[in-house]
Amino acid sequence: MRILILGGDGYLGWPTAMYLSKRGHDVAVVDNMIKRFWESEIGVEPLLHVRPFHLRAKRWLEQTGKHIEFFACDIANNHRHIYKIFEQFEPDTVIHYAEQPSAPFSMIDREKCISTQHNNVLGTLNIIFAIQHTNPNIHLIKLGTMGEYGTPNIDIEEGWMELEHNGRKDRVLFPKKPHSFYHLSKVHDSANLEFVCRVWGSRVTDLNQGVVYGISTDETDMDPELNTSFHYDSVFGTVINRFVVQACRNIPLTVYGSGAQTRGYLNIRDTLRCVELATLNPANCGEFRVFNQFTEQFNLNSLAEKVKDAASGMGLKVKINHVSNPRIEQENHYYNAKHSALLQLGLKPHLLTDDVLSNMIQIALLNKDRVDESKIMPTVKWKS
Ligand code: USQ
Repeated sequence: MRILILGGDGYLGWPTAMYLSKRGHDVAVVDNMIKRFWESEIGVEPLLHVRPFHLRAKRWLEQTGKHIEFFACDIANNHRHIYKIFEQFEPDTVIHYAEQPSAPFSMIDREKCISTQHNNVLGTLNIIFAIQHTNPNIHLIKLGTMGEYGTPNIDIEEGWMELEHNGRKDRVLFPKKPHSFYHLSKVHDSANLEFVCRVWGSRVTDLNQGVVYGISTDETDMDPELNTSFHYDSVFGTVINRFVVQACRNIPLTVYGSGAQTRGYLNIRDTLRCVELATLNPANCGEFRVFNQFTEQFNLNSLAEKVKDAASGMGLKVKINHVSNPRIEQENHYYNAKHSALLQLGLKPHLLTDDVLSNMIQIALLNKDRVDESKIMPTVKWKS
């Protein structure tokens, strides 16, 4: 299959490009390197050294004989260029990761909120039009988020629900109560995507992904030059990744608030497999298909205990600290989200075991001198 990966320089995009390339697909990547710009803007760096894209692609070619083509393009601001790339590469599937991925980043100020929504919502609209312009049959796989639903006091369905109101029934998109301007940008994307499926007959899979953790995949493990961009800072780092790095530096784990907040989580290896399953089993024309992409749910206190136990097993002494919650989010809430569609397609989850955490801790320990401790404590508040 010919697969175009948007945002292929990022934490998930680069491992996905290698994973699909290794499995014999023709893979090309689009990126404008804006994540590297945002990192410089807020003064953070990934834990592992990440080579420039062209050197990673060169090393991948040397290691496997497989070529990953690269297009530098800003999808949010240059629709003509993206049309040209679609015409030239002729993808069957487009996997869209090219979004600003951080909730705290989107809450810094007006400018960051607007650049998040501009980049994410307009970028996705340009992709929708590029597909319509070049080949309406292309299957778009879009990375959404479980955070679109928030934490409602009812069971969360996979995207759609049957609603009965005043004696009449309809199938409607599940109600959204997102946690941040970033999560809101994905809600707007989902609404735009459902619309074009309904009106133009587009084919879209929206992967409502939970919180991803993990430093390595089979492909990144092949060579340190193939590392992916792993963050531990309070803006781009996700919670398990942050706890692992904190444990290595003897910094008390930063549980926000009571720690009863519950979310769905998945290993980065499962992200790759889920995207592959969606690619191999495309949505039908006119279908807006939603999968809830996570494998287990935890609250923060149990996650902190798991990291503490794994670190103790390696001789590290870890404390857990409840810091004042910088976010406005429910701390004690009901959470029961369905996530059966990807399992039915054949996903075999990599669960969060002691071994998985120990392996992450081991890699983080090897790089612990690169940790900037001034970037650990949260500085972005949802409300001043
Ligand atoms: N949290 C802590 N301590 C920390 C960092 C976070 O207690 O040091 C808490 C947060 O308050 C929140 C939970 O951990 O309750 C998850 O926060 P996170 O920063 O790991 O994840 P989040 O901001 O929700 O966003 C991440 C990704 C995003 C993806 C989302 C999936 O950055 O791209 O969409 O996870 S979900 O959370 O299901 O919406």
